[in-house]
Amino acid sequence: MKKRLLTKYENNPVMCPAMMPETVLYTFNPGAIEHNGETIMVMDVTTLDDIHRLWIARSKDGVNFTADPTPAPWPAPDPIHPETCTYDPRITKIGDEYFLLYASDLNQNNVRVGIVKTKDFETFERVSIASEFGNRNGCLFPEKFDGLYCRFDRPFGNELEPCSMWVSFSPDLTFWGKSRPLMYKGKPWIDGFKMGAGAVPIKTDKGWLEIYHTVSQTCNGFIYRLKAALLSLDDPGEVIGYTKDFILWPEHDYEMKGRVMNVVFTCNALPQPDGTVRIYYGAADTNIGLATGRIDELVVACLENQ
Ligand code: BMA
Repeated sequence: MKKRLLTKYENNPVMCPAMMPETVLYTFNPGAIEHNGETIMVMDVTTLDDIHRLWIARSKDGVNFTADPTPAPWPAPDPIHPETCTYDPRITKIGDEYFLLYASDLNQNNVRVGIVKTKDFETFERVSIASEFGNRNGCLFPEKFDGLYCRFDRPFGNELEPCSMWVSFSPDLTFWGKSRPLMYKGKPWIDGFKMGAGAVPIKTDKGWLEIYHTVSQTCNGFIYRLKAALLSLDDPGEVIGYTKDFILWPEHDYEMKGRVMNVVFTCNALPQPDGTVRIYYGAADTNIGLATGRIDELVVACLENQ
């Protein structure tokens, strides 16, 4: 019998609009990381003006979170791209700095990959606007390859090449190139419509473990679900295994009812010392749930399909 690779926390959601210090519409899709003995979530929060802003919540035990009194003190917009809306951050630690790659919107269809950094989650500094228009789901590897930073991104495609995951490289986090598609239509890892990077990849002895979202179309709209893939340790542009089955899907009210129905979406996967992983996932673009699983079981599931 097939078993679940990820188990949802029984007291989900761990964050919802009612837990915020002011009235907001939605809380979802956090980047997450551990820092100074705390779990930090940098969440998408939609305020009453319908704008997504990034807002931090902190926890000592990983399940009870308290949101800061106000949104994160985001750096002033870059003059070449005066963003109005920020969402879906992925947080990568390199040295003593945390880099956040996020969707930087001018308006709904003019999204670019933005990068800011912080050392303490109190102040943030802009690094770059790191793509042209029509790109998001940026997600930075924690290690360089041949001296270059590496990221996933997801350029918006056309009919022939719809939204797929790509890898790109950079010497300085500003100039990006050597871009190539990684996971794309026509291959078993995409379900129907589109896909994009999820979590910052986890290094294992068998490969980089990536947990990502994939989107199916139904007569009632999209369903967002999660799968996992394993990438070569030497070449993050090479898929060496993947889960045929979904590993997380919407099934409870807090995942099925909200701003967008039937969505689970992740921007993080935090490895724990006991070999498990914690995933703080967006649910129905309204709530945040926690799911946990074993890293070795996810890797074995990926290696079943090579
Ligand atoms: C994606 C992004 C996510 C969102 C998801 C479902 O395209 O916009 O922020 O959670 O759609 O609405």
